[in-house]
Amino acid sequence: MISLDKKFENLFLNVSIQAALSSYYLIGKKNKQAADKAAVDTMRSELNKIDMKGKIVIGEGELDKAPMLYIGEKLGTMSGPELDIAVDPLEGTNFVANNLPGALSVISLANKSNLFSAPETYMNKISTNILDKDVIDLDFPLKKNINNLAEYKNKKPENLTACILDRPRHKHIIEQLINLRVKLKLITDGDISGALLVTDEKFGVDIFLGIGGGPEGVLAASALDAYNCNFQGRFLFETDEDKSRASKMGIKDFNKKYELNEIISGDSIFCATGITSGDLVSGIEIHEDEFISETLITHKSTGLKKIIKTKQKF
Ligand code: VTB
Repeated sequence: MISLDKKFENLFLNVSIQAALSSYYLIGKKNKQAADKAAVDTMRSELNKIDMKGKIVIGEGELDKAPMLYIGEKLGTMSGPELDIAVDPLEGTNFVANNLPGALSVISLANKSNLFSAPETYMNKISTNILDKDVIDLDFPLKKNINNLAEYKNKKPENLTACILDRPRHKHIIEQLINLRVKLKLITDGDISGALLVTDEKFGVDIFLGIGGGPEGVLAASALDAYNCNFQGRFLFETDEDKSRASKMGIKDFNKKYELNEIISGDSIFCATGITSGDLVSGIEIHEDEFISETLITHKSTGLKKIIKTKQKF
Protein backbone atom coordinates (compact mmCIF):
# COMPACT_ATOMS: atom_id res chain seq x y z
CA MET A 1 0.00 0.00 0.00
CA ILE A 2 1.39 3.44 -0.91
CA SER A 3 0.76 5.46 2.24
CA LEU A 4 -0.59 8.97 2.09
CA ASP A 5 1.74 11.47 3.76
CA LYS A 6 0.63 12.29 7.32
CA LYS A 7 0.69 15.99 6.42
CA PHE A 8 -2.51 15.42 4.43
CA GLU A 9 -4.33 14.66 7.70
CA ASN A 10 -3.93 18.28 8.83
CA LEU A 11 -4.41 19.77 5.38
CA PHE A 12 -7.71 17.98 4.78
CA LEU A 13 -8.82 18.46 8.38
CA ASN A 14 -8.49 22.18 7.71
CA VAL A 15 -10.48 21.93 4.45
CA SER A 16 -13.30 20.14 6.26
CA ILE A 17 -13.33 22.61 9.18
CA GLN A 18 -13.34 25.67 6.92
CA ALA A 19 -16.23 24.29 4.84
CA ALA A 20 -18.22 23.54 8.01
CA LEU A 21 -17.58 27.04 9.34
CA SER A 22 -18.85 28.61 6.10
CA SER A 23 -22.13 26.69 6.34
CA TYR A 24 -22.46 27.50 10.03
CA TYR A 25 -23.48 31.07 9.20
CA LEU A 26 -26.47 29.75 7.23
CA ILE A 27 -27.88 27.61 10.07
CA GLY A 28 -31.60 28.14 10.48
CA LYS A 29 -31.92 30.46 7.48
CA LYS A 30 -34.21 28.16 5.50
CA ASN A 31 -31.85 28.40 2.54
CA LYS A 32 -30.45 25.01 1.50
CA GLN A 33 -28.82 26.31 -1.68
CA ALA A 34 -26.96 29.15 0.04
CA ALA A 35 -25.75 26.82 2.80
CA ASP A 36 -24.50 24.30 0.24
CA LYS A 37 -22.88 26.97 -1.92
CA ALA A 38 -21.00 28.42 1.05
CA ALA A 39 -19.52 25.00 1.89
CA VAL A 40 -18.76 24.19 -1.76
CA ASP A 41 -17.01 27.53 -2.44
CA THR A 42 -14.86 27.24 0.66
CA MET A 43 -13.99 23.60 0.13
CA ARG A 44 -12.92 24.31 -3.42
CA SER A 45 -10.75 27.32 -2.62
CA GLU A 46 -9.09 25.49 0.30
CA LEU A 47 -8.43 22.39 -1.83
CA ASN A 48 -6.80 24.54 -4.49
CA LYS A 49 -4.16 25.67 -1.97
CA ILE A 50 -2.88 22.11 -1.40
CA ASP A 51 0.22 20.80 -3.18
CA MET A 52 -1.37 17.89 -5.02
CA LYS A 53 -2.75 16.82 -8.34
CA GLY A 54 -6.25 16.23 -7.03
CA LYS A 55 -9.24 14.93 -8.95
CA ILE A 56 -12.84 14.97 -7.75
CA VAL A 57 -14.34 11.47 -8.05
CA ILE A 58 -17.40 12.14 -5.88
CA GLY A 59 -18.68 15.69 -5.91
CA GLU A 60 -21.62 17.90 -6.60
CA GLY A 61 -22.51 16.04 -9.78
CA GLU A 62 -21.47 16.09 -13.38
CA LEU A 63 -20.09 19.24 -15.04
CA ASP A 64 -23.42 20.13 -16.70
CA LYS A 65 -25.17 20.13 -13.30
CA ALA A 66 -22.45 21.51 -11.06
CA PRO A 67 -20.14 24.39 -11.90
CA MET A 68 -17.86 23.52 -8.99
CA LEU A 69 -16.49 20.38 -7.40
CA TYR A 70 -17.88 18.45 -10.35
CA ILE A 71 -16.79 14.89 -11.02
CA GLY A 72 -13.51 15.03 -12.92
CA GLU A 73 -12.58 18.54 -11.75
CA LYS A 74 -8.83 18.93 -11.13
CA LEU A 75 -7.84 20.66 -7.92
CA GLY A 76 -4.65 21.66 -6.10
CA THR A 77 -1.44 23.38 -7.13
CA MET A 78 -0.69 20.53 -9.59
CA SER A 79 2.58 19.70 -7.86
CA GLY A 80 2.56 16.72 -5.51
CA PRO A 81 0.85 13.31 -5.45
CA GLU A 82 -2.07 12.32 -7.65
CA LEU A 83 -5.10 11.97 -5.39
CA ASP A 84 -8.73 10.94 -5.78
CA ILE A 85 -11.01 13.14 -3.71
CA ALA A 86 -14.61 12.54 -2.64
CA VAL A 87 -16.55 15.44 -1.16
CA ASP A 88 -19.91 16.16 0.39
CA PRO A 89 -19.30 19.77 1.49
CA LEU A 90 -22.70 19.93 3.18
CA GLU A 91 -24.18 16.56 4.09
CA GLY A 92 -27.65 17.40 5.35
CA THR A 93 -28.73 20.64 3.67
CA ASN A 94 -32.11 20.29 5.45
CA PHE A 95 -30.35 20.11 8.79
CA VAL A 96 -28.57 23.42 8.27
CA ALA A 97 -31.56 25.15 6.66
CA ASN A 98 -33.83 24.12 9.56
CA ASN A 99 -31.28 24.21 12.40
CA LEU A 100 -31.53 20.48 13.09
CA PRO A 101 -28.88 18.10 14.45
CA GLY A 102 -26.48 16.14 12.27
CA ALA A 103 -25.14 18.41 9.49
CA LEU A 104 -21.57 17.58 8.45
CA SER A 105 -18.88 18.66 6.02
CA VAL A 106 -17.33 15.50 4.64
CA ILE A 107 -14.23 14.79 2.57
CA SER A 108 -12.18 11.72 1.81
CA LEU A 109 -9.06 11.07 -0.24
CA ALA A 110 -7.09 8.15 -1.57
CA ASN A 111 -4.28 7.59 -4.04
CA LYS A 112 -5.21 7.89 -7.72
CA SER A 113 -7.64 5.21 -8.96
CA ASN A 114 -8.34 3.90 -5.45
CA LEU A 115 -11.66 5.63 -4.80
CA PHE A 116 -14.76 4.75 -6.78
CA SER A 117 -16.21 7.45 -8.98
CA ALA A 118 -19.96 7.19 -8.50
CA PRO A 119 -22.74 8.86 -10.40
CA GLU A 120 -25.54 10.76 -8.66
CA THR A 121 -27.97 7.90 -8.18
CA TYR A 122 -29.44 5.97 -5.29
CA MET A 123 -27.63 3.04 -3.75
CA ASN A 124 -28.92 0.13 -1.72
CA LYS A 125 -26.51 -0.20 1.19
CA ILE A 126 -25.74 -2.27 4.24
CA SER A 127 -23.08 -1.83 6.94
CA THR A 128 -22.14 -3.70 10.10
CA ASN A 129 -18.98 -4.15 12.14
CA ILE A 130 -18.79 -7.82 11.08
CA LEU A 131 -16.07 -8.75 8.59
CA ASP A 132 -16.76 -12.51 8.51
CA LYS A 133 -18.17 -13.55 5.16
CA ASP A 134 -21.64 -15.09 4.93
CA VAL A 135 -23.02 -13.52 8.11
CA ILE A 136 -24.56 -10.38 6.60
CA ASP A 137 -25.12 -9.84 2.91
CA LEU A 138 -27.02 -7.26 0.90
CA ASP A 139 -28.61 -10.12 -1.02
CA PHE A 140 -29.79 -12.17 1.96
CA PRO A 141 -33.44 -11.84 2.93
CA LEU A 142 -33.78 -9.34 5.79
CA LYS A 143 -34.90 -12.07 8.20
CA LYS A 144 -31.75 -14.09 7.52
CA ASN A 145 -29.52 -11.07 8.11
CA ILE A 146 -31.24 -10.26 11.39
CA ASN A 147 -31.16 -13.85 12.64
CA ASN A 148 -27.48 -14.19 11.66
CA LEU A 149 -26.68 -10.87 13.32
CA ALA A 150 -28.46 -11.93 16.51
CA GLU A 151 -26.64 -15.26 16.58
CA TYR A 152 -23.26 -13.66 15.82
CA LYS A 153 -23.66 -11.00 18.50
CA ASN A 154 -25.29 -13.41 20.92
CA LYS A 155 -28.21 -11.04 21.35
CA LYS A 156 -31.95 -11.45 20.95
CA PRO A 157 -33.39 -9.62 17.90
CA GLU A 158 -35.23 -7.29 20.30
CA ASN A 159 -31.82 -6.18 21.61
CA LEU A 160 -30.56 -5.31 18.12
CA THR A 161 -30.88 -1.82 16.63
CA ALA A 162 -31.18 -1.11 12.91
CA CYS A 163 -30.59 2.35 11.48
CA ILE A 164 -32.47 3.31 8.31
CA LEU A 165 -33.60 6.48 6.53
CA ASP A 166 -37.26 7.18 7.31
CA ARG A 167 -38.67 7.12 3.78
CA PRO A 168 -41.83 5.64 2.20
CA ARG A 169 -39.54 3.49 0.00
CA HIS A 170 -38.47 1.66 3.19
CA LYS A 171 -42.02 0.95 4.43
CA HIS A 172 -41.71 -2.76 3.78
CA ILE A 173 -38.29 -3.10 5.45
CA ILE A 174 -39.41 -1.07 8.46
CA GLU A 175 -42.53 -3.24 8.85
CA GLN A 176 -40.43 -6.39 8.69
CA LEU A 177 -37.99 -5.04 11.27
CA ILE A 178 -40.91 -4.25 13.58
CA ASN A 179 -42.26 -7.78 13.12
CA LEU A 180 -38.82 -9.17 13.91
CA ARG A 181 -38.92 -7.02 17.08
CA VAL A 182 -35.72 -5.17 16.11
CA LYS A 183 -35.32 -1.71 17.61
CA LEU A 184 -35.38 1.03 14.96
CA LYS A 185 -33.25 4.11 14.68
CA LEU A 186 -35.04 6.11 12.01
CA ILE A 187 -33.06 9.00 10.59
CA THR A 188 -34.66 11.79 8.58
CA ASP A 189 -31.50 12.51 6.57
CA GLY A 190 -27.75 12.06 6.70
CA ASP A 191 -26.99 8.44 5.97
CA ILE A 192 -23.19 8.88 5.94
CA SER A 193 -23.52 9.34 9.68
CA GLY A 194 -26.14 6.55 9.81
CA ALA A 195 -23.77 4.07 8.16
CA LEU A 196 -20.96 5.04 10.56
CA LEU A 197 -23.02 4.37 13.69
CA VAL A 198 -22.00 0.69 13.47
CA THR A 199 -18.35 1.61 14.12
CA ASP A 200 -18.61 1.95 17.89
CA GLU A 201 -20.75 0.20 20.50
CA LYS A 202 -21.40 3.60 22.11
CA PHE A 203 -23.79 4.48 19.28
CA GLY A 204 -25.91 1.40 19.98
CA VAL A 205 -26.48 0.55 16.30
CA ASP A 206 -25.90 -3.02 15.09
CA ILE A 207 -26.80 -2.67 11.43
CA PHE A 208 -27.37 0.15 8.95
CA LEU A 209 -29.36 -0.57 5.80
CA GLY A 210 -31.56 0.87 3.09
CA ILE A 211 -31.50 3.10 0.04
CA GLY A 212 -29.75 6.47 0.09
CA GLY A 213 -27.38 8.43 -2.10
CA GLY A 214 -24.65 6.54 -3.96
CA PRO A 215 -22.03 9.26 -3.34
CA GLU A 216 -22.85 9.14 0.38
CA GLY A 217 -22.31 5.36 0.24
CA VAL A 218 -18.81 5.79 -1.20
CA LEU A 219 -17.90 8.38 1.44
CA ALA A 220 -19.19 6.19 4.27
CA ALA A 221 -17.27 3.20 2.87
CA SER A 222 -13.99 5.07 3.07
CA ALA A 223 -14.37 5.63 6.82
CA LEU A 224 -15.79 2.14 7.42
CA ASP A 225 -12.64 0.70 5.81
CA ALA A 226 -10.47 2.43 8.43
CA TYR A 227 -12.70 0.99 11.18
CA ASN A 228 -12.44 -2.53 9.70
CA CYS A 229 -16.19 -2.57 9.32
CA ASN A 230 -18.15 -4.04 6.45
CA PHE A 231 -20.10 -2.29 3.71
CA GLN A 232 -21.81 -3.45 0.55
CA GLY A 233 -23.66 -1.32 -1.96
CA ARG A 234 -25.56 -1.65 -5.19
CA PHE A 235 -26.31 1.40 -7.35
CA LEU A 236 -29.87 1.74 -8.56
CA PHE A 237 -29.84 2.90 -12.15
CA GLU A 238 -33.50 3.44 -12.91
CA THR A 239 -33.69 5.61 -16.00
CA ASP A 240 -31.93 5.38 -19.35
CA GLU A 241 -30.20 8.63 -18.49
CA ASP A 242 -28.85 7.07 -15.24
CA LYS A 243 -27.58 4.12 -17.23
CA SER A 244 -25.93 6.19 -19.91
CA ARG A 245 -24.18 8.37 -17.30
CA ALA A 246 -23.00 5.24 -15.51
CA SER A 247 -21.69 3.79 -18.78
CA LYS A 248 -19.71 6.95 -19.41
CA MET A 249 -18.11 6.52 -15.98
CA GLY A 250 -17.01 3.01 -16.92
CA ILE A 251 -19.72 1.01 -15.13
CA LYS A 252 -20.59 -2.06 -17.21
CA ASP A 253 -22.71 -4.20 -14.92
CA PHE A 254 -25.61 -2.04 -13.68
CA ASN A 255 -26.67 -4.66 -11.17
CA LYS A 256 -23.29 -5.26 -9.56
CA LYS A 257 -23.04 -5.58 -5.80
CA TYR A 258 -19.93 -3.69 -4.71
CA GLU A 259 -17.85 -4.92 -1.80
CA LEU A 260 -16.14 -2.32 0.35
CA ASN A 261 -12.72 -2.85 -1.21
CA GLU A 262 -14.08 -2.37 -4.71
CA ILE A 263 -15.22 1.09 -3.59
CA ILE A 264 -12.11 2.08 -1.67
CA SER A 265 -8.70 0.43 -1.64
CA GLY A 266 -5.22 1.24 -0.38
CA ASP A 267 -4.66 4.11 1.98
CA SER A 268 -7.28 6.76 2.66
CA ILE A 269 -8.04 9.71 4.91
CA PHE A 270 -11.59 10.68 5.88
CA CYS A 271 -12.76 13.84 7.69
CA ALA A 272 -16.28 14.72 8.83
CA THR A 273 -16.68 18.03 10.69
CA GLY A 274 -19.86 18.84 12.60
CA ILE A 275 -21.82 21.92 11.54
CA THR A 276 -24.79 21.27 13.83
CA SER A 277 -24.29 18.75 16.66
CA GLY A 278 -25.25 15.17 15.90
CA ASP A 279 -24.57 11.55 16.80
CA LEU A 280 -20.99 11.54 15.55
CA VAL A 281 -19.59 14.95 16.41
CA SER A 282 -20.58 18.29 17.93
CA GLY A 283 -21.29 21.28 15.75
CA ILE A 284 -19.36 24.51 15.36
CA GLU A 285 -19.42 26.79 18.39
CA ILE A 286 -18.52 30.44 18.07
CA HIS A 287 -17.20 32.57 20.93
CA GLU A 288 -16.18 36.20 20.46
CA ASP A 289 -12.86 35.83 18.63
CA GLU A 290 -12.53 32.09 18.29
CA PHE A 291 -14.46 29.05 17.15
CA ILE A 292 -14.49 25.41 18.25
CA SER A 293 -14.95 22.50 15.85
CA GLU A 294 -15.10 18.74 16.09
CA THR A 295 -13.99 16.42 13.28
CA LEU A 296 -14.07 12.66 13.03
CA ILE A 297 -10.83 11.79 11.23
CA THR A 298 -9.54 8.42 10.07
CA HIS A 299 -6.33 7.46 8.29
CA LYS A 300 -6.28 3.85 7.18
CA SER A 301 -2.49 3.22 7.10
CA THR A 302 -1.64 4.92 10.40
CA GLY A 303 -4.67 3.51 12.22
CA LEU A 304 -5.79 7.02 13.18
CA LYS A 305 -9.47 7.04 14.18
CA LYS A 306 -10.47 9.84 16.47
CA ILE A 307 -12.44 12.99 17.07
CA ILE A 308 -10.25 16.06 16.87
CA LYS A 309 -11.48 19.16 18.68
CA THR A 310 -9.90 22.43 17.59
CA LYS A 311 -10.10 25.92 19.03
CA GLN A 312 -9.06 28.51 16.48
CA LYS A 313 -8.83 32.30 16.51
CA PHE A 314 -10.55 34.13 13.67
C1 VTB B 1 -29.85 10.69 0.60
C2 VTB B 1 -28.91 10.44 1.75
C3 VTB B 1 -28.31 11.74 2.26
O1 VTB B 1 -30.23 12.92 1.42
O2 VTB B 1 -29.10 11.14 -0.51
C4 VTB B 1 -30.87 11.73 1.00
O3 VTB B 1 -27.87 9.57 1.33
C5 VTB B 1 -31.83 12.07 -0.11
O4 VTB B 1 -32.77 11.06 -0.14
O5 VTB B 1 -27.53 11.49 3.42
P1 VTB B 1 -34.25 11.34 -0.64
O6 VTB B 1 -34.12 11.56 -2.12
O7 VTB B 1 -35.01 10.13 -0.29
O8 VTB B 1 -34.71 12.55 0.11
C6 VTB B 1 -29.39 12.76 2.55
O9 VTB B 1 -30.17 12.33 3.66
C7 VTB B 1 -28.77 14.13 2.92
O10 VTB B 1 -28.01 14.59 1.85
